Amino acid sequence: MFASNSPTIDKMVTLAQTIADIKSLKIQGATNIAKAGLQALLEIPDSEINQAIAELILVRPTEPLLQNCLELVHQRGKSVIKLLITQLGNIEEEIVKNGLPFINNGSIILTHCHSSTVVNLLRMAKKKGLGFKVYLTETRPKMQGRITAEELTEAGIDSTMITDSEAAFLVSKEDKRKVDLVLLGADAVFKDGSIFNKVGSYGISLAAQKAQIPVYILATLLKFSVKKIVIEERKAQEIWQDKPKKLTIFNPAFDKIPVELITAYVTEFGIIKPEKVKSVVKKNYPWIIETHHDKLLRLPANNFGYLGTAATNFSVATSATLKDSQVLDSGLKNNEALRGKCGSSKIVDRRPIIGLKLSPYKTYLHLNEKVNKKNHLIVDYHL
Ligand code: RUB
Repeated sequence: MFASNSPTIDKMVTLAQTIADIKSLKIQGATNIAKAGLQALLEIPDSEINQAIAELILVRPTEPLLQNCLELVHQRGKSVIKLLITQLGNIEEEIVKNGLPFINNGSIILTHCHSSTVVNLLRMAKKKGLGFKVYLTETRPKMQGRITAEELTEAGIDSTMITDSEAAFLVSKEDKRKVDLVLLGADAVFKDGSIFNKVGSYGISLAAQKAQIPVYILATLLKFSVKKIVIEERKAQEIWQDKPKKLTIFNPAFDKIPVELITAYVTEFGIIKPEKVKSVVKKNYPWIIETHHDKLLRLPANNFGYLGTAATNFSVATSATLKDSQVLDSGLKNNEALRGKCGSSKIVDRRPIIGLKLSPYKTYLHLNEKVNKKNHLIVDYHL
């Protein structure tokens, strides 16, 4: 498609490939996504960095680690990228060190999906000579549990796969296997101490609480988000390729583990009670709280429609590339809906724009209409 003799084009292809791989889940897990995003940015020339950030920032809307890293690159420039990649590695080492005391000889552990952080802890426990057993869910629909299975068996860890539907029974008191602890990663960490993680995490945590089994969340607090995040809904085809036409499929990527189901966080700052998360973030990563992310709107994976807010003025940030007053097509696909909802919008190049304003990586469309709650954009107030 592109001539390969242009270095810039090659680099944009690398970025496009990274974005495609993140979308398809070939690259998955919050940490891997953030690292891959940063790695792709390394290749981008300075003059195109903000456009690249715009393209990356909303690729998976439930990934504040990637977004926080991109925010830093945006604020401090390209020189911070290598530091961040190294820092993510150091953070993982700290989390592993802090998590080790939770694993004993003979421990029976349940994990879900594929969290590189959990896998790294288990690898280290094995290296230290501990003998323990891991149950892991296959993780429908995309089977990320197989990645966990491959990595754990390669490390020589005694591993057993279960279907997702078996997980609650496995942790219940009814089952003779007696799971000792649940170890999960996180995609997003919130100020009330709750998290988003792979769908299924909520059910496992509920069952664990009922059976009085601890649930530990292994996560860097760089996953903290002050924004409201709408859980990404993925394609029906991931669940059933040739589904009956009239069948509706609901396929959320993540669910929420409420604070009361979390025993503790294992972080780069040690073991933290969920209620303390916000104060630890405030002390160590104040910029995450100060960035006012809540003004940023995120487009869900399907990019169609609008999520309502009573605000008469709100802003829309798209990952679209802007040239003068045109929004190109990458961020806002459902222009018909936008046009329909915004009586006073001005259509520029068949795309409606009011009060177009550019900031380096956020594109704001100022709309003056109330929006329809049934639809799907996350909209935050523009102050
Ligand atoms: C992966 C998932 C992982 C977290 C944490 O979901 O939920 O538990 O991302 O991963 P998906 P890590 O496969 O949909 O990306 O500990 O590697 O950051």
